[in-house]
Amino acid sequence: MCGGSARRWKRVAKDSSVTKASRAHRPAASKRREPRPILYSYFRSSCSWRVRIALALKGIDYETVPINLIKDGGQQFSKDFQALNPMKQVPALKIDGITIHQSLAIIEYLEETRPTPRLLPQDPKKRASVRMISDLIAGGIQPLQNLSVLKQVEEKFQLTWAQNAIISGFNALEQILQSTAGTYCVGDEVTMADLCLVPQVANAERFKVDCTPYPTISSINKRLLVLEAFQVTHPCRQPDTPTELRA
Ligand SMILES: N[C@@H](CCC(=O)N[C@@H](CS)C(=O)NCC(=O)O)C(=O)O
Repeated sequence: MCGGSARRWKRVAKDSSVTKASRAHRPAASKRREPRPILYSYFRSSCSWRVRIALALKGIDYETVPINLIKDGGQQFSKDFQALNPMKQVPALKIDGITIHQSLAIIEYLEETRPTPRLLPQDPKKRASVRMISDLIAGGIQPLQNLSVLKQVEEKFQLTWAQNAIISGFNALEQILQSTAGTYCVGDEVTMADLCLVPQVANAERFKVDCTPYPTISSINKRLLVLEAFQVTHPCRQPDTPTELRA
């Protein structure tokens, strides 16, 4: 059944606004007509959103293959998708002849191969702060409230479980940001840490976490959300966003 659903995956052309944004900074690879990277993504997946923002910021033209994490028992469990990512999770990115999973590894690869604009600061101390915040979110918050973990928790406790994971992480993050933040998470440049922050705040909102105790997180999130790369990659504007959730 899941294998069947995989066969129905559709390659979806990227949102026209992303295409427009990409044209301005299209890298040499695209000009040489190399195959467009393919992003296996789910509109609501915060980890996929991190990568979508990186691709948009760096002006990388790509195709989306939606993997519905709910439909057909979860298309991430299909044989075809498991062959791509044995962890059965999105995102996965096919690029330059390889397939990469783990959002931070993908972002770091993009950074190393397409360095402009920079998502990791030049200064090693700031770079460490960016990685620290990214790991805090990607390793210390998101996995605890991920679908596969919530499925192990009795349904009536799932919301509180997710809220507790986010609150505990945000308590730490709010304190850390007070010493690292400028306009954004680390100084005044958009970095990988910001790519992790915005999708995690969206998860917090989805799980009805009260964000008033987190003024630094909230104000950085607000400043980032107005940037084009964050807007065009927003879950409400993806090729697989259901009609009722589109905005
Ligand atoms: N560490 C991975 C985590 C990926 C992950 O948790 N992806 C979620 C969506 S955000 C997923 O595919 N969940 C499917 C499931 O739990 O069955 C990354 O950063 O890419």
